[in-house]
Parts: sequence; C-alpha cells; structure tokens
Amino acid sequence: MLSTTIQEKLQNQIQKEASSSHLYLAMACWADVKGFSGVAKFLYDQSDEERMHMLKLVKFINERGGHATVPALESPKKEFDSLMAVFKSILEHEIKVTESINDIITACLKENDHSTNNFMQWYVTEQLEEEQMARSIIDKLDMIGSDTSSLYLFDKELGAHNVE
Ligand code: OFO
Repeated sequence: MLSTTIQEKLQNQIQKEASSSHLYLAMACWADVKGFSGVAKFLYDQSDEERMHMLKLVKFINERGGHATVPALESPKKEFDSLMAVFKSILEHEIKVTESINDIITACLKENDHSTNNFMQWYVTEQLEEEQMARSIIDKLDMIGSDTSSLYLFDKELGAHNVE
C-alpha cells in the first residue's frame, strides 16, 4: 500500500509527465507548420513517449491500492523562436523532471518504500537518456548555425530517429 506522501508525489509526477506530453505535442505542431517534418516526427513520438511515462505511473498507483487522478492541463505555448529555442527548453524541462524524480526517490528512501524506489529507477535511466539526447541535439544545432543544407540533413536525420 502506498503512503499518502508517496501517492501525492507520484500523482504530481503524473501531472508533469502529462504536461511534458502536451508541451512536446505543441512543439511538434510548430515544427510541422514550419516545414521541419523530421523534427516534427521526432517530437510527435516524444510526446507519445511521455504519455506512456504518465500511464506507467497511473497503473502503478492503481495496482498498489491507490486511485490515480487524471490531471487538468494548461495549454502550452504555440510559438517558438527557433529550433535551438525548442531544444533548449526541452533540456531545461527535462532537468526539472529529473529533479522531481529524484525527490520521489528521496521520499521512498525515507519511508523504506523499496518497491516504489525500484519502480522509479526506470525513470532515472530514462531521464539520463533524454537529457543526453537534448544536449547532443543542441550541440549539433550549434555546429549547424545558419547553414541551411546542414539543417536540411539534420531534419532528415532526426525524422529517422526512433524514440524508445
Ligand atoms: Fe521526459 O519526462 Fe518522462 O520521465
């Protein structure tokens, strides 16, 4: 059985994962209408991935004797300044998500809740990959600068990337 504190923290994490999914969907829409179809595909996939992160938490709460709440979500912004701005804000966002996951794990350790701790380790690994991915995309965009033919190839390459 989950403690009230742990359930609240997991519930809060559900909200964060759902907001991430919403944010990446808004970014995908922006990239799509700007003609970056590869980036758009990557972000649509990333949005689905975040929904899956949310769903894992929902099911975990329900299976452990709790009752998950489906959160209300704010509409994310629609316009972004550039691809660089999009990926910088993804990195910032993911760093905050990582902090929140670490906070849940700290609470689990305090309460000796080993099974939630064990469950959350999957998120720790996932966050490492996501932060690293955002950093490497930012580095690439930095190298590309305003070179449009490299940007074209970058878009194609990202579209071929499979989000796991
Ligand atoms: Fe990228 O946030 Fe989920 O875990």
